[in-house]
Amino acid sequence: MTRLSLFLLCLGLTHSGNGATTDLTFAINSETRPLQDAVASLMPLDFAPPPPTPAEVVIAQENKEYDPYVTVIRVGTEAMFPNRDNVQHHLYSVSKPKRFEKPLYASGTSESVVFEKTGLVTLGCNIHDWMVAYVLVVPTPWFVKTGTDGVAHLRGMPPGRYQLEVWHPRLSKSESREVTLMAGENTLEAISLKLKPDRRIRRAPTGGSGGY
Ligand SMILES: [Cu+2]
Repeated sequence: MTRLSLFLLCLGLTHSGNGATTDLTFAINSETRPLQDAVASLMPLDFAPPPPTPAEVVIAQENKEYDPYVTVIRVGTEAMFPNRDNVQHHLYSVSKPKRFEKPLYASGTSESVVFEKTGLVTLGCNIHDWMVAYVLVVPTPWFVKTGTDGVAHLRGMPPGRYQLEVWHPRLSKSESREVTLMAGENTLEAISLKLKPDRRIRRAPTGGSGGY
């Protein structure tokens, strides 16, 4: 048997043996506007989540910003932190789930960090005060971050009861509720969040005498 036909056979077994899966779609808004960079995750309540699969996560320093601003990962995931600038960065976190600091003193260097505990990790840079990013470490493989359309679309969960958590950097406390997913498509009413003001440090004007 060729490797391909074995692979197809396995796929077939998974589909027929495991039964139905579910999809969940809903909008996340701030007041009535679609909200970008919100995170939704689904933790199963009646069974353990499946074992982790390898994930490639990159949080770059580029143009003296972190890219992306918000990252969501499953607990145990390793993230790479490449410095793509021709200036130095010194990234750090003093957040409880993961305290670390990584001096990235040379352009083109990269460091990795493993996030072993769930929770919110806030990243800063000792050299550039305005550089901030968030890593939300979740206990489940089912999560999504919204784009500009504010739509959360989660796929492939087995039917059943889940704890739905919705988070955003400008939320005081994440929103949590229980949802029951039926086989096939599921939709929820839009979730409207009340956000705190954006207190990010304003970036120093570029140009002038070079800076760092
Ligand atoms: Cu920096």
